[in-house]
Amino acid sequence: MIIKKLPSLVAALVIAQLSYAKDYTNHLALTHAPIGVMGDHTHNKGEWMFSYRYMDMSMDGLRRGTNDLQTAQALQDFMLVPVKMDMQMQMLGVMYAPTERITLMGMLNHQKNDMLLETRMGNRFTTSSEGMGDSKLGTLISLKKWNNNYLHANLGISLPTGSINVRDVTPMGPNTLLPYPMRIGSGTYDLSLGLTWNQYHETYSLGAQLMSTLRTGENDQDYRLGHENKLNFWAAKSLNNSWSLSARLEAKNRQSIKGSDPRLMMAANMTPTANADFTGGDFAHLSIGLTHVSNVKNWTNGHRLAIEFSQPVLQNLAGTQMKLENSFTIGWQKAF
Ligand SMILES: [Cu+2]
Repeated sequence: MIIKKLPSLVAALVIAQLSYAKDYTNHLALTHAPIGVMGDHTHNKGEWMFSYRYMDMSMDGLRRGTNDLQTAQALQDFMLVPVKMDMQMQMLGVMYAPTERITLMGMLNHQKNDMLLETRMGNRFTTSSEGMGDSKLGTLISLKKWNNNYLHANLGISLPTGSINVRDVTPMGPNTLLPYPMRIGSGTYDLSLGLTWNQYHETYSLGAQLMSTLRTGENDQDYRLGHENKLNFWAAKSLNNSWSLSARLEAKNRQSIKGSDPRLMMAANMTPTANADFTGGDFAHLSIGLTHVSNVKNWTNGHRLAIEFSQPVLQNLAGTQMKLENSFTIGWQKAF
């Protein structure tokens, strides 16, 4: 229903933008959210922004529901279990505001996954996958401003440019199809719908973002990833004109995969990573970030550098899954 109404909603907002003007008085280190948040800010008409982000996520050990599981325990139920995993993602983004109300976004990413596994026999081996991930296009629409509050809508689509057919050498064979957590793409067109609120003050800023990712249809291997809902709250405090410190709380629900890849049918009983039912969960993460902006007198010449560390405070996983240890994001942003 919402999807059918989108074109007319967008059209109405395009018309409404004629009477809208932003009035940011400063572009200090405070006017962007912590680097781990996407689509947090809009731009002034005619402004471009380029960004690069590097994200590293470490997973260590297993968990079933909210209970940690030793490798040996898990090997009573499975022939093969993951021990550790590392995901490295590089994201290249561009933003452009054709009007005061509309900011367009595009993002390409590259992903590398490494997993260490252990067999019931006690042998360990690693698998890796690497490639271009799903590409994203988005529109941010300024909805409302009042006093120092700004509200915008996030509309996005993710294109299935990432592979769901990653393979590597394993003890099972020289060209084994890798299971769900090692795959780079979703294989489907995914829609994202969100709402972002920012409040800017002289020495601090607050923000919140609600974001849903909806998968459409199923991919050519008869499954789709689970829908996601994510809620973020953040606060940033300036230390001086060019540095700010931030704290962020993220709550996320991810549904499990719907359908299953028929090629993993045999493997699903042998290893938890091949079981489509073991992919959802509820998560809460706490993050601490630091942002630096150079040359604050003239924002358009300013480079923004930011880093953010995240730690899980809650993980309730569907079935047996790897558990998140921590993650960090480093980013560079520059507007023109
Ligand atoms: Cu931007």
